[in-house]
Formats: sequence, C-alpha cells, structure tokens
Amino acid sequence: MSEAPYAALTPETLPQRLGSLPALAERLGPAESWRVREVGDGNLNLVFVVAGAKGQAVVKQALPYVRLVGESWPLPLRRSFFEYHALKRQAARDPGSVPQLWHFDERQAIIVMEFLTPHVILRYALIEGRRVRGLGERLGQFCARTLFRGSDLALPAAERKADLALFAGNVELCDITENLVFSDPYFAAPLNRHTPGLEGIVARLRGDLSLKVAAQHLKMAFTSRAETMLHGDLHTGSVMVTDTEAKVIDPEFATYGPMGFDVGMLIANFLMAYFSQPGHETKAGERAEQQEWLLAETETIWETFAAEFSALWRSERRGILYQARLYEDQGHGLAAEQALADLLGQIWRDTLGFCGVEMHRRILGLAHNADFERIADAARRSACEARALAMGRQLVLGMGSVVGIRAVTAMARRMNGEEHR
Ligand code: SR1
Ligand code: MG
Repeated sequence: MSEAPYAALTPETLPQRLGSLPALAERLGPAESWRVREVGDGNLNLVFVVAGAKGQAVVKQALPYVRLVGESWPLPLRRSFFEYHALKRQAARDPGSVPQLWHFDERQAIIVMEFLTPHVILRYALIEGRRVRGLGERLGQFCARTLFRGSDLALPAAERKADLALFAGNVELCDITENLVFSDPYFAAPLNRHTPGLEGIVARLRGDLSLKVAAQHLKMAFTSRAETMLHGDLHTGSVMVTDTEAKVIDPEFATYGPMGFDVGMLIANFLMAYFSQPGHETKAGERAEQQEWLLAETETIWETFAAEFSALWRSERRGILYQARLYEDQGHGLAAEQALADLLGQIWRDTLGFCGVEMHRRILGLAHNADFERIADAARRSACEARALAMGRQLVLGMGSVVGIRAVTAMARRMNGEEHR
C-alpha cells in the first residue's frame, strides 16, 4: 500500500504514480505506453480508463467530497474500502457478476479493476433504445444470489456478524441514502430540484400525509432491518452491458439492510426507463416496443429473483435461520415452503415500497436520472416524470395490496396512458 498522503490522480500523474504497480504493469505493459482518460460521469468519484501496449484497466479513485456538489460536501475516502469489500463478496456469491479486482490501495482510495469492453452503462443503452438479451434474468439472479448468500440464511453466524459490523461503518453513504431517498423528496429540502410543470403533483405528494408516514416506515426498515449485504445503489447506472451480457459495478453504498431494497431500486429504474421512453421518440409510438420489452424484463427480474431465491432456499439454507433440522429433518418440509412463501411475500412488499420512493427521489431530489434529464423539452419531460411520480405513490401506498409483478407492469401501462398534473 502507498505510504504517501492521499492525492487525487489526474490523467497526467497516473502513469508516474501507478506505473510500477505489478497489477497494472503486467497487464498493460510499460507506463510509457499508457494513454489515460478520465471517464467518470457518476456523482462521486474519479474513474480512469488506462490503455497500454498490452491491455486496458479501470482505475477508480474516491474523491474526498461529493463530485456532483463539490468540496462543500465532504465525503470520506473509506467508501472505496467498502466498495472493494463488497465487490469481493459479490464475486464470490455470484461468480462473473462483477469486474475482476486487480489491486486496492486503501490510503489512496484506489481500486484497479478489469476494463469491461465493449460494455456500456445500461442506462445509456436504454435511453438509446437498445436491448440486452437475458438482462432481467441475469439481474434477478444477481439479486437472489448476493442477497441470499450474504444473509443469515446462508452465512455462518460469526461471518455474517463480522460483515454486519464491517459494513455498519459505511455511515456517510448510508446517510446519503437515508436523506436523499427517504426524506428529501417529501419536503422542500435545499438541494432538491424538479422540472417546471410538476408543481401541482409535487405539492400533492408533499401534502400526502399517508405517503410521508409510509416513506418513514421504509426508512426505518432500511436503517434497522439488517437482513443481508446490499449493493446499496443498484440502478441502471450501476450495470454495464453488451448485447448479451450484464455486469454489476459500483457497490460503494454497500451496507446491511432489507433484501427488498436492491430489488426495489432496480425495478424502479426499469420503470423510470419505461416512462421516459416517449420523451426520446422522434415520432409518436416509436418506442412502444421498447417499452414493452422493458416491462417484460422487469417481470423477469422479479420472477427470476423469486425462482432463484427459492432454489437457494431449498439447496443452500445452511445458516442459523429456518434450519432444516427444524423442518425437513422433522418431516416438515411443507412448513419450510410456507416460511419461504412468507419471506418472499415480505420481500415483495418491501420491494414495492423501496421502488416507489426511488421513483420519487430521482425526480424530486438532488440526484436525477439521465433517462429523464436527457429529454430536452421540459413539457415532454415533466409529462413523463409525472406518470412515474404517480406510480411511485401507488406503489408506496399499495405495497401491502399489489399482488404480483404483472399487476405492477399493468399499472405502469395504465399510468403511461394517462395525464398526471
Ligand atoms: C450525493 S450522491 C447522490 C446519489 O448518487 C449515487 O449514485 C447514489 O444513488 C446517491 O444517492
Ligand atoms: Mg455509483
């Protein structure tokens, strides 16, 4: 590990500073051959693509502040430590799902990893109207495998408790989620912004007391129900794709929380991609098939998640919860199936609630989605956003009564055909 004090990399300093790292030199060739570009377009970090005579790598470095806002919002470098440890666990729990890790420097907050090529960020692919074969299935598997295998359903108790303690240190990134996702959208928080034209629906949402209460119930679930290691920021900007492959990146928000959080965030971002599509049309109806594909993939995410989670329940339930010695070994396999159904029901309800608040915060809060932001015309943008806001409300308030993912996609189709002002 580097002994020098932390210093942010630049394309100019990177070859000299990292040129002697075996992890890079062996894969890329001599530093004199390196070409470096900074490609980070996220809200927090520096991301460099380094190309050498023999190969390429990604060098990700945390900044000591929130990049989106600037130095006025300090943010600890140790988020890089949590990202590194989360990536290691995700690689073990769902092999092939994340980029290969090549080097970690804790003091410099640098992670060196595989450069995924020809992958692009899923969100941008969806904005362009592109499709990815097997996308929903792969993401559903990722959720099931990482969420199940990071929990007391699967891990030895001591290991799970050690990880619970480790990731409990990710305080500042949890604080971002706690404020930006669960609180700020529901009042006029200083960093909030929204598209002109949404004033009426925003006032109604912020005046909806049941919604405000439900959002805080969800916040309490997020802060107190440490069920498993979450990715913590599983949106379509945290997935890289080709036409046939998907990999998950950026788990710096990793923490222990409720299983439905990752699934809900992911589905919310598919639904926002769905509602944004008409805003990217050059002629009416042009994206209708793309919208249907997005809903089909949304259904597949949940259906695959539930099927894979059930398979893991039946084959890998070796943790301290719902032990086979209580059920199957006593000839009470049916009770284990009942417990599984109950648990999936709880995850489903949580998923819907987290999905709803994520849809709200990406339109009303600080951190918006390119899906909507890239719709240049404000009137078109606000029309798309209003439908997503209305659906978010239905999901939060209806989380206990919406039965099945097909009811969700049917709701999306209905909302997409309506005006919400
Ligand atoms: C201040 S950070 C804003 C958002 O960017 C990240 O991607 C997370 O989604 C966070 O909520
Ligand atoms: Mg990120």
